[in-house]
Amino acid sequence: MNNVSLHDLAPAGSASLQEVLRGLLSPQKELPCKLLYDTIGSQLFEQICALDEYYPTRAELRIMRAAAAQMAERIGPECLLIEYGSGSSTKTPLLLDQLERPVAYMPIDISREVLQDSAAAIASRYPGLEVLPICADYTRSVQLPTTRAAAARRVAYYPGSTLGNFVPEAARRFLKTIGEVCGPGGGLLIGTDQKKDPLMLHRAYNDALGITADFNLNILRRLNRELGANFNLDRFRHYAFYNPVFARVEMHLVSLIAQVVRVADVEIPFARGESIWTEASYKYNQDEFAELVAGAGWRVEQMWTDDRSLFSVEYLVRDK
Ligand code: AVJ
Repeated sequence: MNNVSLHDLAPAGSASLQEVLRGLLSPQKELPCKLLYDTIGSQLFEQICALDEYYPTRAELRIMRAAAAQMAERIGPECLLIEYGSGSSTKTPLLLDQLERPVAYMPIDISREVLQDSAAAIASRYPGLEVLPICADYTRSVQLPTTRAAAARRVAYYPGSTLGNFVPEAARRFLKTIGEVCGPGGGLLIGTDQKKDPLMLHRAYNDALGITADFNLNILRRLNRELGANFNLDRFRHYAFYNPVFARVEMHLVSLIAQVVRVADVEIPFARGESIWTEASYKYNQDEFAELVAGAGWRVEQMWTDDRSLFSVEYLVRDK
């Protein structure tokens, strides 16, 4: 495989003790959802994407297959493509196959191994394309490396409805940051999960094989390994549900008994039934999404959806 050099912004290789303790000592215990994506977690997430119940990945892939040519036309020639949370970059070739002479591809991901492998795979598939992987926590400011050739415009790609992991106000701020990175005239191609039958949402986060439960519980395994914590995974239950008041799926780990867990040298007491909130996944309808992005300086130029309106992909532009 091609060797592509990695721009390593050294996102804390392991969970930050300070961040973890702050979360676990709050009245509502919580952990940042980015901690779900260590190497095992990233692999479990790939398995989730292949599950029957997890419709978003397949719906988004169908949209990409049907509309990537139109998307590429919107984007125009000689773009610099920046992908946020690129992971295994499975959707990217659908776009790259259609783009006219893209100048460079910059996948950004927090999971170093996964990033390296997928960047190498893209580089060998597109020999003329400059591939510049960036290992970073993209919620922090990311300094982009320089490209060999100048690009006509910067376009961000943010598939998977990952924006949904931010509470709306933080989503707006992050969209603004992407706008600053792309600059005037820049674009953003983004995947959005739509509001729908709550039972369908419920199934997507409570699969029969228990992969999502593993994915959620893996965060505790990670704290045990990286921070010398002593979580007993049998004493916590994966619990995910759609909360229609906030239009979000919430993922929690609920303590099955009263217990005290040690993290580093700090004791964390759990009441029976108390939860650690590990992820929120907001769902938007089209109008709400248009309003959200407008608050960050973006305008929806075109929207594509699947035949059941489960998911959508929007091309946003930043007016000069
Ligand atoms: C990739 C973050 C969008 O929120 O649906 C899948 C992650 N969590 N199952 C999502 C996830 C539980 C996923 N995102």
